[in-house]
Amino acid sequence: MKEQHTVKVSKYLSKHLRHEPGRIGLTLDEAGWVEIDELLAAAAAHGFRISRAQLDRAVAENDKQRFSVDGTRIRANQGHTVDVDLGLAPAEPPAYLYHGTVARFLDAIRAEGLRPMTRHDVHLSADRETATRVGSRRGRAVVLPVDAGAMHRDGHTFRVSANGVWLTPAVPPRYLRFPG
Ligand code: HQG
Repeated sequence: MKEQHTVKVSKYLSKHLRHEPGRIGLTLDEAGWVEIDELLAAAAAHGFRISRAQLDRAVAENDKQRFSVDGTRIRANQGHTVDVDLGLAPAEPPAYLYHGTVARFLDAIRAEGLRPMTRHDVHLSADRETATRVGSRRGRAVVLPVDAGAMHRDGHTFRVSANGVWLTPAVPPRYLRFPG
């Protein structure tokens, strides 16, 4: 029960720290941060009461470490659809990264590569297991290896979020390995 509530809090935080802060009257700063007191007050005013202890637990026990707390402020580590600049420095990726998707998107991905869709960047995982979990949200996962080393040599920029997700603006089809 406790764990279920922590997941509910995490989903509520994701929704308002990544996608719809305005829904509860919040404004994120340009780097995505908001004062924790303001967030808790806004949530309570909109019918979702979260104590500071519950928030701390949702941050600390989060399976993907989706949030960072910095003193009195909190932000989502990645996955935003609202316009924020996380201020992450470019980083050198490992030779291969992995993207988890499903078969129904493959024709489009073969034609145009990976696009960020509604998010800021394409999300890539450092290992196949994580990519499999990402793809499984939508059905039977298909994992596409990405030749990140070649992309990096060719001048594509990579960043890594505080929770270890690799981010890049787009992946052209020639850097992807397709099944079959
Ligand atoms: C697909 C979750 C057609 C792409 C996860 C994906 C991740 C295309 C979907 C994080 C395409 C976008 C991100 C193209 C990409 N044509 N479809 N050209 N290019 N796609 O949710 O990577 O739990 O925005 O394959 O675990 O699935 O929220 O991206 O299926 O880490 O923290 O378009 O979100 O993390 O979907 O997931 P998403 P994603 P959280």
